[in-house]
Amino acid sequence: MARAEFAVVGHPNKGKSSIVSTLARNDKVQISHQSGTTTKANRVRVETLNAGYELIDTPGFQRPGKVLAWLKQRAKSADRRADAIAQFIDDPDCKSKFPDEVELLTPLVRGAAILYVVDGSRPYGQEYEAEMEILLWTGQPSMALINPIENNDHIQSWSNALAQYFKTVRLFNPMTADFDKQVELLQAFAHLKPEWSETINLVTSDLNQVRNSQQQNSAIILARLLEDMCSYRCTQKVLSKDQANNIQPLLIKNYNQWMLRREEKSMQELMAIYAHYQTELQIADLMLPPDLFDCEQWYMWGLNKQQLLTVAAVTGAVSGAAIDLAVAGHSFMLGAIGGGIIGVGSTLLGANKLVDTKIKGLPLGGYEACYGPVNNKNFPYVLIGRFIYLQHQICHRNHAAREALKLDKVDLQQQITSLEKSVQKDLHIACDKLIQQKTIENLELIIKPLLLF
Ligand SMILES: Nc1nc2c(ncn2[C@@H]2O[C@H](COP(=O)(O)OP(=O)(O)OP(=O)(O)O)[C@@H](O)[C@H]2O)c(=O)[nH]1
Ligand SMILES: [Mg+2]
Repeated sequence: MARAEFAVVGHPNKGKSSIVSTLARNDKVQISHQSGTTTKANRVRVETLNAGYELIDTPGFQRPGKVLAWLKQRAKSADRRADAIAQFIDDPDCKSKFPDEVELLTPLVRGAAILYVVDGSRPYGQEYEAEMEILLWTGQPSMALINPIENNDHIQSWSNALAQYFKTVRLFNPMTADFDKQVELLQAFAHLKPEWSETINLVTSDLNQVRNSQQQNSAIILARLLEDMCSYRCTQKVLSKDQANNIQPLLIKNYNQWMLRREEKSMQELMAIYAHYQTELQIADLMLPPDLFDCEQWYMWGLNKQQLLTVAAVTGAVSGAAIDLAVAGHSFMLGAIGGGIIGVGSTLLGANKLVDTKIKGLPLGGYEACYGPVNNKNFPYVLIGRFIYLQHQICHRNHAAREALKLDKVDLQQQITSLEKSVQKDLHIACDKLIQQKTIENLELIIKPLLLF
C-alpha cells in the first residue's frame, strides 16, 4: 500500500503542532505559546490495525521572501521550479542561512502532501504570499486549513486569498474538533493523492475500532481496580493481643496509602490508554475528600443512601417491602435523624464499620492483626464513580489541549439508570459480590457500558 505523508506547514505559531497532536490523537507533540517552538521536522506515525500514515510537524517559515528570491534566480520558467526547490534543500549555504525553510521543504521534496495552516482570527496579509508561492513551486498536492485560534473574524478574507493557491480550503480547530470532525478531515486528505485513498480509508474505518478497544481497556483497568481495592487487607504477625492492638494505627496508615496509590495507578493507566501522557492529574484534582474513608463525602461519588437501599432490594439483601416501609412516610433525612432508617441503613450498608478489623490467633502461636477488606457497600460505586468521571473527561479531550483538565460533573446514578434494567441489575450484583469477596466472572463486561465510547 502507498505510504501517505502529510507535512503540516505555515507561519510560526499558527497551530501546526496542535493540528498534528489532535490528528495523531497523541499529546507527545510539543506545543507552546512561544513562536518557533518546532525547530526540526518531526514525523509522527499514526498507526491503526490495518493501515497507517505519517504527519510531519515542521518549523514555521522564517524568511519566505528571501527564499523565494533565491528560488527565482534558479528557475526562470515553471518547468524548473520543483528542481530549484530540490537544489535549495541541498545547498549548504541555504542550510545555514534558512534552516527552517530547509527543514520544512525537505519532506515536500521527498513526496509529502502539503497541509498549509493559517490563523483565521488574524487578518490576511500580503506577507503570506511568498510562502504560498514557494509551496506552489514544490508541485505537491495541497490543502489549506484555517485554524480560528481566537475567533472567526478573518475567515472570509483568508478563504478568498487561499482559494488562489489551494484547491481545497477547510476550517479546522484542533482544540475543539471532535472525533467526527477529525475523521472528516482525514477523509478529505484521501483525495489529495489517488494512490493514498485506500490507506486513508482504512485508517478512518480503523479509528472507530481504536476507540472501541480504548473503552474495552478502560473497563479492564476499572475491573482490576475494583477487585484489588475491594479485597485489599493489610496484615501483621505479632506476639500478643496488646501488640496487635498497638499496631492498628500503622496498619491503617499503610492500608490507606496502598489504596490511594492503587487508585492513582489506575488513573495513570487510563490516561495512557487515551495517549494523554502530558495531562497532569493528582488524585487531589478529583476532589478527594481529605480522608478517602470519610463516609459522608463518599456519597458525592457513589450512590446516596436511598439509592443504596434500592440496590439492596435488587441484590436480594433485603425485601423490597422492608425498604418501602423504611423509606415511606417521612423524608429520608427526618428518618435518619429520628434513628428509624439509620438503623436499617447501617446494618444493611455496613456504614458503621467501614473496614474490617480483626485480630486472630495463629495455630503456631502469636496473633495476626488485620485491617481490611473494606465492607461498605457503597465503596465499589465510589470507585466506579470516580473512575468514570475521569474517563468521561479524558475520552473526549483533544490531544492538542495542554491546559489543566477541567473536570465536569458526571452523575453516577444517572449513568446507571440510563442503562438497561438487566445491565443495571448485573452491575449491582457485581458490586455486592465485590464487597462479599466473591469472584465475579467478566466484571469488565458488566462495567463496560458505563464507560464512554
Ligand atoms: N485557543 C486556541 N489556541 C490554539 C489553537 N491552535 C493553537 N493554539 C495555541 O497556539 C499556540 C501555538 O500552537 P502550536 O501548535 O505550538 O503552533 P505552531 O504553529 O506549531 O508553532 P511553531 O512550532 O512555533 O511554529 C499554542 O499555545 C496553542 O495552544 C486553537 O485552535 N485555539
Ligand atoms: Mg510547532
